[in-house]
Amino acid sequence: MSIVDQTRQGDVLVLTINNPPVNAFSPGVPEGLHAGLDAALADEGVKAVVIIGGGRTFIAGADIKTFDLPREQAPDLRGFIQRLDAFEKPTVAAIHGTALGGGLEVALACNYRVSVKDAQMGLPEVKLGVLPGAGGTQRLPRVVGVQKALEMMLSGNPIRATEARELGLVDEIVEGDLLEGAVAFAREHANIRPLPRVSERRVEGVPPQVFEAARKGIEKTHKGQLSPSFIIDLVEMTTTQPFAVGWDEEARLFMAAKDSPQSRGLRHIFFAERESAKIPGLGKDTPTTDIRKAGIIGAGTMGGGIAMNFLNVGIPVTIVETGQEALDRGLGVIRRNYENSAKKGRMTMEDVEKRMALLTPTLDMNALADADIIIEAVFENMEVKKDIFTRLDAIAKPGAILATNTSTLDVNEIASVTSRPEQVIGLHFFSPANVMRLLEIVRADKTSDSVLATSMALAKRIKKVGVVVGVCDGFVGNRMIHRYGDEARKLVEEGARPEDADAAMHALGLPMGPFEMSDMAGLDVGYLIRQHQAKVRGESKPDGWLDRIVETGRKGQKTGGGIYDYDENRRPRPNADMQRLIEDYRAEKGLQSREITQEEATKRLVYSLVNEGAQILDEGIAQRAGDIDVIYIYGYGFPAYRGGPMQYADEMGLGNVVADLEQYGQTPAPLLRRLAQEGKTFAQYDRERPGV
Ligand code: T1G
Repeated sequence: MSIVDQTRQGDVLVLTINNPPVNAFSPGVPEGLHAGLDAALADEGVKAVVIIGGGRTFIAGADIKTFDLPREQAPDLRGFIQRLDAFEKPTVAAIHGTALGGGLEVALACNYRVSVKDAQMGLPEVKLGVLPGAGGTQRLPRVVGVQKALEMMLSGNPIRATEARELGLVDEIVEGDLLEGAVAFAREHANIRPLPRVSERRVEGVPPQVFEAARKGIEKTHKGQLSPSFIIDLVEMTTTQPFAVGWDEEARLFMAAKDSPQSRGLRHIFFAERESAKIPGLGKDTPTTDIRKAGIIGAGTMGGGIAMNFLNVGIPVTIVETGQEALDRGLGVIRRNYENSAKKGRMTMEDVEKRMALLTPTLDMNALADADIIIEAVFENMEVKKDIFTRLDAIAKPGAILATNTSTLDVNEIASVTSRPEQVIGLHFFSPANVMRLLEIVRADKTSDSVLATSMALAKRIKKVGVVVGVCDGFVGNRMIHRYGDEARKLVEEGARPEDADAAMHALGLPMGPFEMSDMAGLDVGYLIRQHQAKVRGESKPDGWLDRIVETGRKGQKTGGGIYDYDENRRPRPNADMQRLIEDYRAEKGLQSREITQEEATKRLVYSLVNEGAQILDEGIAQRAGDIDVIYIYGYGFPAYRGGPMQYADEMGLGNVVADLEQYGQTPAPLLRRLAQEGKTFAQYDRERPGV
């Protein structure tokens, strides 16, 4: 089997691409396809050509790994598509699995497209910070119309073959064997002339308002991003310029987008997310447990949200509370969440009832005896958790996974009260647990490989992005966010207003700054953590300006106001009294205020994350810098087009990061300093470590 097989089926030549796992357009694929077209041309007996993917899918796109290759080494997708578009004999794309990006562009350059019903097709390039660079911006509007083409290319989301059929993107849905259907279709259309070519179609009658609306739309959906506006410009060109002009301009803008930090960031995360699912040292054959039934202890905000993840994928859940009122309240919240989704059309009421029917509420912990996994989601107190795990140890069946949803406590200590520490793991969901995709999988000292592998597989099944982390105070995400909060408070001590720190993070692309986030989480949460940490370190009681705000009774949104006041839409407004409290605090402590620029605030906040991340990496609490980036994008709203804090530092240059940290009074972590001295990046650090 070669990378592109040629097989004759009567007077039809079939070109089958064999480039697992997703038939990306990698080096060798264009060469094989060109050879196939050469063979078809040279053989009088060949009346038509079918292009089909071997294995599970059609072509899933250009090979993203080749984007940064020198131009002469990168597969020439555009060259192949140009030839295909002008090919003298009829060509048919036979689609199954996914036809994405360059894969759909190849199909669009064929004369015809046939597909199985459950295939998907789309142009997801915007999710990589680029744009369809092989004719997609010029051909798709000529087939499905400008409005639908803009929607598909700006969202990057695929459509199903049945919708594609309605839009004319697919000429026929093949019910039986795809190859047989495609060959029959090719034979039926072999003599039709002129050959239908998408590039010869025209796009007419599109009101300019369509493009104005699209440009307005991306200001919200793709704030600060480059490639969406390029896509709109190129689609607009289909209404004003000949195909050839748009085709050339597309190549120019593709290169500009591809070479941007935004595309590097998004491509970094594409691969980092897939790498984070791989656990170094764990073979693919590690045994896993089949999770058929889940148990959850605690029906509060976290327990209820966690339960929904299992119900959404059809896994029955028994949920335990200590009192009927708390249990009823928890069930009410779950039902209301589902009914709200139904009101928004995301599911039907029948779906709601199906999910609720899988939920068994109880006050009796013994009902968990047949659960394959039990997740404790109760009050963040070590004694309470130890008591629960002691009782679980006596109730849970052999082999059951015992998980804690603790956000910072020591999972080893929790495991130590059971007779089965190898079955104990941390599954740190992020609030709201039914929405946030990140799941920190906390590997305790004695957690078995099988429990770890089962937890990672479960994360994928319940549509979470699972990242393995080690045991320490705050694991990875929260340990870094504590340093970020320390630096944010220092900025205000030195003269910044809270809204200046928040504005700096908005400008970077985060939905919330440090103080808006604190007000939302509840100022008392951070207050108690600072008190706890001071006690553990034997330090005096913290008395920072933010502690004083909490002591006034203002705890954030939940008490109607904290650092800020909030209007009816929960928009933050500076509070004069709090500003005065900060000024009085500075005066009392003899703190000299100075002007702090947005650039300084941004560097100090982001580099506080980077610096702690480097320390976490060095301690082996995180496996990869890429894992840390995945955590920050899926757990803390760091903009994906920045690639995450560690990728952002790579873009800034680690030498510059070290210099800035020192200038602003932070001590660079040893690993960060070492990489900077070696002129390396975090990405290189990840690549160079064995087995990571
Ligand atoms: N290039 C290189 N590697 C790819 C790849 C691609 N396009 N797609 C997937 N992989 C790797 C992936 O890293 C993983 O590797 C393995 O394949 C399985 O992927 C000119 C410029 C197709 C829906 O954006 O959306 O065409 O971890 O785990 O969950 O206009 O892969 O095993 O080593 O995701 O079954 C446009 C991206 C490219 C599609 C399958 N195409 N891929 O999902 O498997 S740009 C895309 C996906 C382009 C042209 C432009 C998904 C999938 P490893 P996986 P999956």
